[in-house]
Amino acid sequence: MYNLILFGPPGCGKGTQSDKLVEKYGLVHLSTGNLLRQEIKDKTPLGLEAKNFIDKGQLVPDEVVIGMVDSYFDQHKDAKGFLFDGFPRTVAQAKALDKLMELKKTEIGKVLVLDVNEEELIKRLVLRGKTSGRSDDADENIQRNRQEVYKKETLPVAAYYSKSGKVAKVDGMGSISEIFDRLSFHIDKKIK
Ligand code: B4P
Repeated sequence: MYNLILFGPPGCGKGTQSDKLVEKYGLVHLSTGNLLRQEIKDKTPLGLEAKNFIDKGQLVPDEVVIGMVDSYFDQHKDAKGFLFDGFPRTVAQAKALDKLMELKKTEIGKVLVLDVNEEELIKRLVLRGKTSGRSDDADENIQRNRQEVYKKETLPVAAYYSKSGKVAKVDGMGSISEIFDRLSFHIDKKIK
């Protein structure tokens, strides 16, 4: 099993690149953002709780996200690997993922960090907000808050993994296909 984490700030292109990477490498896409949006759409109790946080640009509580990831993992027992997109977003989530990997007798192969400057991130999210209908894209103040939450709560996750020697920083500026080639280069190097 080959597992990959795609990491980076809101709007860096995790979702965009994940769609292409899962197709190329035959991985199961585990996007906590997509799972949470589906729960909101289905109006489940989990979705209703998550909406309160997402609407404000805050993170959904760890226990909610971790439980959701556990059950998604169990639903995909035959996967040849997972691409974790937007997860883990806190050190507590990273520790929970370590436990899950140990339990399933597998490990994280690579952590790819997309590097994009903040003005470009806001520009992309403002543009996405014109068509996405997402409440967290709705205004620039929420987007700026999401960037602050990222720096405070999510950036420490990169430091957590840096000791493992599995982290690679990838330039996330440029065209979608250029960035995809850069990500693929790191994965191919690891798989060979
Ligand atoms: P996510 O769904 O993970 O999404 P995201 O961070 O907003 O965006 P992403 O980085 O995937 O960017 P995209 O490809 O769309 O999170 C949403 C919310 O859910 C979080 O804020 C949080 O509240 C909650 N949540 C999710 N996971 C959680 C967790 N683990 N714990 C707690 N809470 C959690 O790209 C953005 C835009 O840029 C798109 O419009 C795209 O078309 C464009 N774009 C992409 N690449 C480009 C390029 N190279 N050039 C120009 N534009 C580009």
